[in-house]
Amino acid sequence: MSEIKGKFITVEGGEGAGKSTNLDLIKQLLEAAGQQVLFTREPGGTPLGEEIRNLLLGHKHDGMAAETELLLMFGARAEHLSQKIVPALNAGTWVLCDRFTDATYAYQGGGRGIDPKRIQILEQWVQHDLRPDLTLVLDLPIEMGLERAGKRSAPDRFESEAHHFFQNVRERYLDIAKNDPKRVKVIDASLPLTQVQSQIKTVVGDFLSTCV
Ligand code: T5A
Repeated sequence: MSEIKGKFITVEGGEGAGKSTNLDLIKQLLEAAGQQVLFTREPGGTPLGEEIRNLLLGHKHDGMAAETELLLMFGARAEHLSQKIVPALNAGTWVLCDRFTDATYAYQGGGRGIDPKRIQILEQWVQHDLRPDLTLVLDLPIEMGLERAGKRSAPDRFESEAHHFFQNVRERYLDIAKNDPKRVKVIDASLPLTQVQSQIKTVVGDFLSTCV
């Protein structure tokens, strides 16, 4: 892990916060600054990870134990890190990832109520010292996000959860940002797209200026 040359950027947020909509802009901003960018996502990002994603998001295993869900997330992540993320970073490629371990703290920790200390153990085991260099949390009221996501497709296994689950997810993301303000930047995703994108441009621009 000590040879890492690329930067690792993650995008997080609740359901329908606008991650997919804005990831392309972030990629363009990084490429315009001369970086080679690998775009990927979690859960998923590798053939095995995408199969695990289907198990996690589909309804075939509704009611799976929270611990199973947590371990599957980290199973997919271990594969993703070893097959894709770490080799890219070592080669100097920047990695832009749609969700990463902050989602585990938010969903399995905040949403499912798993003790964050248990998540921390898995994080250290699977990632060693690798953490994102920059994380954007797209934040918006729960009803707004679910309405946006609902217009797009039928609810997956997570989108079918109750309101308090998403409230806990949102609060956990905001706690993460409060506790790590240098790395984690909150974007007000409830605003019209042009205003969301102007906040993103500022955050990414500030980050790039620290990388020269
Ligand atoms: N998960 C993941 C865990 O529980 N633990 C983990 O460790 C990890 C890694 C993954 C699920 O897995 C869980 C969390 C998730 O539930 P996902 O597909 O990555 O699922 O996440 P989703 O939140 O389901 O992603 P979505 O695709 O639903 O939401 P996005 O990408 O945030 O939203 P997007 O861009 O598709 O936008 C939704 C709609 O809103 C519109 C868009 O056009 C689109 O129609 N929109 C706006 N409308 C108005 N104003 C704006 N500013 C808008 N921005 C976007």
